[in-house]
Amino acid sequence: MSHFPNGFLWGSATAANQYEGGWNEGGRGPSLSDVTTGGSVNSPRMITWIDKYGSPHASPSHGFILPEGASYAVLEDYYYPNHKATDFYHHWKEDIALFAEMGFKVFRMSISWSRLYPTGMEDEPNQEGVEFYRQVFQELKAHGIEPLVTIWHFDTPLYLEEQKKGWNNRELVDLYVKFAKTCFEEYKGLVKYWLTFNEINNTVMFLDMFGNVANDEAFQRAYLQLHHQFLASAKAVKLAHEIDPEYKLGCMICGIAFYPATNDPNDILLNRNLWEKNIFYCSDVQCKGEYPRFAKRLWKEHDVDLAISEEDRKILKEGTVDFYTFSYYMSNSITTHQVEDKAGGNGVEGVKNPYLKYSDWGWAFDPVGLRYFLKVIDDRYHKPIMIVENGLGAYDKVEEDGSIHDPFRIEYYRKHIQEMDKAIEEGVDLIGYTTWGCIDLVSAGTGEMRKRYGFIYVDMDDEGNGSMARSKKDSFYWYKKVIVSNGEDLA
Ligand code: P53
Repeated sequence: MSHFPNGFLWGSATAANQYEGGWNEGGRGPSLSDVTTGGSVNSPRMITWIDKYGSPHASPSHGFILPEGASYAVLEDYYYPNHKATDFYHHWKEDIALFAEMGFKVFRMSISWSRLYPTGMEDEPNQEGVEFYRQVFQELKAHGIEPLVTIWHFDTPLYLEEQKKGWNNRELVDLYVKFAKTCFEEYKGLVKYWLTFNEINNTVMFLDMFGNVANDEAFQRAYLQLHHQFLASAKAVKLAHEIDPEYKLGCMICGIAFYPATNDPNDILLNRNLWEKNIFYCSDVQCKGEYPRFAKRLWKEHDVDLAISEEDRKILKEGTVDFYTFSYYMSNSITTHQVEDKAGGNGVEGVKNPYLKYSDWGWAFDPVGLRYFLKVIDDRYHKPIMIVENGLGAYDKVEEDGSIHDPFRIEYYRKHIQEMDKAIEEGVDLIGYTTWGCIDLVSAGTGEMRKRYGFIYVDMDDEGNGSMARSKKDSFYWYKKVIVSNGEDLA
């Protein structure tokens, strides 16, 4: 007997910048992903720009800051995978029918900010954009699928990045709230579940990863950007509840389970400190409405000054979220000791864990870590929890007859769902599960197509060749069985 409650929300997740495409159609303005090239596990994605003398450049996207007087640019010699992505913009009806065939109860997607507000500065939204999402939500509803909508999934309008310095600027708070207000008003009655910011903790968590050692100025910027996003999130939550008391708002945390690699007390303490910095810092603010006490330690470490006013504290207090959501792909083992066998990959820190296997992109396969993460979060926040991303990026092979056999993906999900089941049995209030990328889409970390997550295959490669035709992998039929049996049949 499995332990999934009746009404458990099974489904899957996507993001506009990685799936939607139509980057310059329907009145949409560009966002940062539209000037970001493809990369791979070994070569970083590049941001393309023109300096004040008109010369073109491409710079690694991680930690990039646009120089004074420069502007972002789409350059001729580069390929930008997010422009077309996997073209939900033109395939939404067909794709939603496939999601319905799998029996989805919930579908997670994001709204592209620059589709509603092309530069972010307009007083009125782009009506064509508003209508695009309306018909999508109506279609989902017609199939009995509940939308779960991310308001910001890494895609601030490019104009705001360039002219306003993005989230470094407090003006972004109210520009975001204007955008969120449009969403809450326009889609009242169509959407119930909202997430304010995707993986909000990445800003600080990934700052000194990937071989980068971030300096104090970088930390000052990151913590300030986060403070602005916390204010924006809290204001949006308060407003949403005023517009419709039925609305449920969630935080969204990149859930990496950190482990000490040894039992050296210094490693145990380092691990605790990393949980505080990487996981609890953001969700404490969003769930409890105030900065945790350990924030002082984090700020002091890098001489950070946020000048938080009484008014700010009030805003944070009044906008706490209703439920907790996170993505989960892997655990990271960390140590204070020098080690030979380093783990590698985007989002990966520390030491190879000898008890775990790793994906082709260096991510640890660790289903037990998911149960561990769930228990920690349940205990700390006492809120309903949804896992809103979980999955395996892998190569797929299309057979002569067009079939795609992906037993490794099925195995990945089976093991994670078994751990969810056990967590629920132990009392965790888990209400939903959306796997990442039910349909193949562009990788956020590497910009690749070949790093595939889908139950549905899309004919599109890393150079932009392909018919965009959709086909079902073996995992499509498997997940359908899982949903129809409410998690009972995992065979
Ligand atoms: P990709 C790093 C580590 C964990 C999650 O990632 C991450 C990242 C950023 O790459 O991001 C989330 O596509 C994110 C999604 C993303 C997904 O994980 O690099 O919310 O947008 O696609 C998977 O394989």
